[in-house]
Amino acid sequence: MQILLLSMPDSFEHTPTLAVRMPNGALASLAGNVDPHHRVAIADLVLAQSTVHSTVVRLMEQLRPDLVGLSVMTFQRGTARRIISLIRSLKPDVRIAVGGYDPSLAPDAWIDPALGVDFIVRGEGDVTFRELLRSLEGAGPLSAVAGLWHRTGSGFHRSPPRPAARLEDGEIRPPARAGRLLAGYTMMGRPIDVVETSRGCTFDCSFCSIIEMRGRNFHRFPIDRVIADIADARGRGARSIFIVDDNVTIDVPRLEALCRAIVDQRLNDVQYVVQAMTASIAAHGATLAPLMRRAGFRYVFLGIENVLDEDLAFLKAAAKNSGTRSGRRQNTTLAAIDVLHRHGMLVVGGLIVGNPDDTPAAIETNLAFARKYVDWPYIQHPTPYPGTPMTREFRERGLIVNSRVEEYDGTSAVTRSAHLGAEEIEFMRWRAERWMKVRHMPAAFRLHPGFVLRNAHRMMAHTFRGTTWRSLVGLETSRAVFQRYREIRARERRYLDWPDPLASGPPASEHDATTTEAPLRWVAG
Ligand code: B12
Ligand code: SF4
Repeated sequence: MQILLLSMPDSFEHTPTLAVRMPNGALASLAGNVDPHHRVAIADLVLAQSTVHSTVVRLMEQLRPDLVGLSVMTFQRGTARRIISLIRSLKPDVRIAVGGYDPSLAPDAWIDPALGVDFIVRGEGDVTFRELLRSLEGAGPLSAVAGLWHRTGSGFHRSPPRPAARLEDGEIRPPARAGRLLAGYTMMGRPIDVVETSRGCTFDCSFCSIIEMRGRNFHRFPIDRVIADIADARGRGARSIFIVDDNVTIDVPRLEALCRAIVDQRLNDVQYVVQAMTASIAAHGATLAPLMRRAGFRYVFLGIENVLDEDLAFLKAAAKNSGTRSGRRQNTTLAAIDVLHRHGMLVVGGLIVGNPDDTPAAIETNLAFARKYVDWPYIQHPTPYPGTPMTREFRERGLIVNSRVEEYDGTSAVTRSAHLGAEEIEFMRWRAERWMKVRHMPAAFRLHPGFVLRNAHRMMAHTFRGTTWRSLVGLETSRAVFQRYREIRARERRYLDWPDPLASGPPASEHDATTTEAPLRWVAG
């Protein structure tokens, strides 16, 4: 079968495509796990953000796929619907499968016949997708494929969920990157790839989708498989690797072993980026941080979430952000930041402001913290993604003010607090965060001098979208700039000039994003 796998073009505020265009790890994993007689092509549409329509047309005409699979997050739902509709208009008999966090956790949003979806793959997709293809080739009924919803004459048949895969036994085969058709992956000018070393998490932060997606569990790929995977990514040109594990810091001895293996195999000329919890880094930093640095880790994304105890309790993120010292529980954020800095790593600070009981002072406290301690702010608002405990709580308290899911990108406030409106919450973050990003420029320059020299003005232009000469000389208030920024952001969200099959209204026009049209080349897997 000829299969085309697509990830959506929608990006969000903190990963502008000028600086960050990463491959979607799911698609290469799916490609690596189908039977070898299939031909799989992968297109990450973030690489063609300004030419989505023409790129999809080109792919469909050149590949004539039998099945198209789309990987979708909730804020990308609207774009995915338009793309499916466009694909169907080009090849009415094509089969359409959707997977990823949104179809997994909000499957009902995908069953309307007007959408044209045939298969919804829920949860981990590698084995489900393999079995779906086998079934389409006659090897048994679709209803026997766990984790699959499939269209029938009268609606969707819902198979029972598939349990989380054990990664230790080799059932999940390595990713197949060769199927990627578009070029231009980058992180601050360095070619980037993504690698998984484990899946899952045993914590239960209320804002996180992971628990509903796969339950509380943690599975590890064998270290030699991970090393081979890193070598594959590096061999294909990656000089920066994002470790996309849900929570690699659950097992610190294993992370240390991985660092040692990276050094032993001389794969430490790659710059690594990873997400981590402060409790693990603070508790084990003395031995872990120097090893990470030697292995090539440069940016550590810390899930700080909030520096106030009440907010951490609401987010159920106290456990991963605290440790015991002299018999007392203490927040571990500062200790984690300190040890990472001492070992020459930069901290991307993940914070969530605008929680149900947040006052202006509570938000200011967190913004002041980020200003003082983190190198790159990654501040978000609580976002009611499908299936999270936090969503239920926001709903019960009547605090969700916006149901347009295309705005559920983390930096658009779609909930209010008991004391502040959503717009005010977003304004406070937006106003403070831009200047924090300016402060990071010298550190970014040290790490990526060529890229920053060439692009500093464009990076600043992106960060300060909405600013004009009038606002610079004080003839306009920052509120007016904020409104203009929001209008620009709304225009940016329209990625292709094709109508949403479930919405009325005129089609949007293609916008002028920063990426150039990527060359389409066929790379057989
Ligand atoms: C790594 C990561 C990132 C990286 C992205 C790197 C990259 N290019 O892939 C960064 C840090 C940049 C990022 C950013 C964002 N992320 Co993020 N991210 C993750 C994380 C940690 C892991 C995702 C991953 O790659 N897993 C490994 C792959 C192999 O697994 P997978 O994606 O689940 O795919 C499997 C299945 O879902 C399924 N599948 C997936 N797609 C498809 C398609 C088909 C056809 C089929 C059949 C199956 C299938 O099969 C796959 C293999 O088993 C998750 C989860 C978590 N614990 O927080 C969040 C998560 C996916 N991110 C999320 C969000 C919201 C975002 C942001 C909007 C904001 C934010 N919170 O930072 C931005 C948007 C990015 C953008 N496009 O602009 C949410 C999504 C929630 C939702 N309901 O949509 C998650 C779940 C975190 C959360 N808040 O709960 N993210
Ligand atoms: S520790 Fe990270 S991955 Fe685990 S539940 Fe919390 S936010 Fe999600």
